[in-house]
Amino acid sequence: MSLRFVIVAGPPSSGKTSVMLHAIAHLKKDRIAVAVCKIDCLETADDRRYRQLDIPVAIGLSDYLCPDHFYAVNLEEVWDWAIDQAPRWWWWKPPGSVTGVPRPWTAA
Ligand SMILES: Nc1nc2c(ncn2[C@@H]2O[C@H](COP(=O)(O)OP(=O)(O)O)[C@@H](O)[C@H]2O)c(=O)[nH]1
Ligand SMILES: [Mg+2]
Repeated sequence: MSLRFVIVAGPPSSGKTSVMLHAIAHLKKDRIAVAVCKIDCLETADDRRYRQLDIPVAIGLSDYLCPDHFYAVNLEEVWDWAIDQAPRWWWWKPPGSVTGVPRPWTAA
């Protein structure tokens, strides 16, 4: 069992969220389970968009800390949180699927 950890970072409005939403939709079609942790500074509405994809979503707001440092020091917690989602992933079924248990983890 393995977990692939992908960090999507870049300048504001460069298309990160848009790419994520499309990529996640494709992963779900391939029955690959996905969880997203969104890190931002003071606020974000992205969680609502990710939740519409029916995947586990966590939010981290760095507040007065530099967001890059915030995410770096919280990577381990994000990893643990992702692992904790595993029981839910086992039962996750993509819309339209009739049979089969989806793969809970991406390939190593
Ligand atoms: N023209 C164009 N607009 C895009 C593309 N990808 C994203 N956008 C738009 O650019 C804006 C910022 O995208 P977003 O994904 O929110 O960027 P983020 O801030 O990096 O997450 C939004 O209005 C998107 O609809 C693209 O490939 N082409
Ligand atoms: Mg975004």
